[in-house]
Amino acid sequence: MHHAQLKPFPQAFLWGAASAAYQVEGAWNVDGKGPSVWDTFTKIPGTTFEGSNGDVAVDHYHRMEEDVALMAEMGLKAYRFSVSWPRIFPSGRGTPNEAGLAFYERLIDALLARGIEPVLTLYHWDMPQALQDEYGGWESRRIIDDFEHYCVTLYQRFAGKVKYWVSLNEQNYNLTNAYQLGTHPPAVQDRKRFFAANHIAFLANARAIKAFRQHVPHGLIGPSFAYSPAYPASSAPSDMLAFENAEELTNYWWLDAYCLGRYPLAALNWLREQGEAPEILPGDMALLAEGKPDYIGVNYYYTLTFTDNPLGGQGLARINTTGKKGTTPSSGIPGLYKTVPNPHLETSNWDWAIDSTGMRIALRRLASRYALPLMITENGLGEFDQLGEGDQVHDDYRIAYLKSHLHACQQAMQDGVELLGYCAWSFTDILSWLNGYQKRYGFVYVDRDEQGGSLRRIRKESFFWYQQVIKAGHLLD
Ligand code: BGP
Repeated sequence: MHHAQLKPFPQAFLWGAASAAYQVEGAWNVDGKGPSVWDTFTKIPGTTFEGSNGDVAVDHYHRMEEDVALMAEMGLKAYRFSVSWPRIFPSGRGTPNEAGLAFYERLIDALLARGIEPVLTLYHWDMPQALQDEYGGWESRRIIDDFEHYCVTLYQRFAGKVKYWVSLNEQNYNLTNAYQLGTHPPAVQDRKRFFAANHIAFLANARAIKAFRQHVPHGLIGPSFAYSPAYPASSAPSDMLAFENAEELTNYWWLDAYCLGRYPLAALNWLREQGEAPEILPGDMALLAEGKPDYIGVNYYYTLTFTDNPLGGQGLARINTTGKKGTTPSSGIPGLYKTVPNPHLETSNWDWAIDSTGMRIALRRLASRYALPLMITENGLGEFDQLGEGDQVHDDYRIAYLKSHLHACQQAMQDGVELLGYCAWSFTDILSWLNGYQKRYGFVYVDRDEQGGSLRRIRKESFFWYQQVIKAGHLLD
């Protein structure tokens, strides 16, 4: 669809940036915080890039005021951050830790004082270690009550201040790593357990949304989904079928459960055939139907291209965590699909396809299938940045990436998509879960590497670019 002219971005468009607690805060054992599964996992040798962890991260916990001042200088309209569950409940449940709540209250107040809309993520992967030990985290239905209790504590405290809420961040990506690839805690490789844990997470998500209606009647809540739209490798019907399989098994499984309260047909049947379908108890599907979101948070980085994969073919493979271009192997499920490089697209050094049209396709597929508003809760380019002479960081490649993706947002809105806002990943440089500090995403450079550093904040070229775009309210030539 070619449009002769694009409408401007809406006046109320949330020009934002994002982060997650474990990746920025540090202060991992300060002010009564309990350990999360990431505090434990990253200490096991060989789990992360050069043993990097979030003990200090970029020390946002102690530099929050300075970071918010930079956001205000940039003109940000929204800031997405996550609350660390074990900072609020050191052992997962019980009486809340006031010091933890007070930190987020200070952050929220600082944002509001500068006219920045807080977008609060309830869960960005840092499960209290206590709950993992006690009953296996997402593998037990006991988490549904504990998660609800944690969420309601935040609803009650912040209902009057926070309008936009994200329930679970990238359940699909996090649990794929946690229960299939074995690369996130608890590092399991078992597809049956993977689908069982996901089913329980859907129930917890629905229960949290149901409770939200009571406590935050004027707010909006939805999950953030890591959406990598599927493409077929060719027009061969076998590739088209592989693409359909991939869209159901890697995307619609989650999105249909969240937004329609059901599982996609062929995927469910295939899992039943394998003996790997989740156990669905009476009342489960009714709960999903009662806990539908107000909007979908979309974390978009790349598209994936699929081809046919025979029985006995390629299995799941780990992602590139080194930044050595061209080292990502094909990954798939025998009998269903496997990935292939897309010859039409350039990639980043981590082999992520750079595809702004894919973002437009993503937004259109979701808005059309689910008839919900959308918010880009993450989008950005992870690269090696160089701190040059006179504290300059020339990240023109990042500007090009962000600009083309924002243009795709505008085109999608012209196509009819209701888009609430765009949160670039990330505001400052932060810890990448598996890639250490070398894979940078921020508008603000942070002087640190895997060994440490001064933690000084330095505005990159992209900082000044985004500042101008926000000020103008549209993309500049
Ligand atoms: C998403 C996560 C973020 C962030 C981002 C970039 O999956 O929600 O927390 O890490 O991806 O990923 P990476 O750091 O692996 O490049």
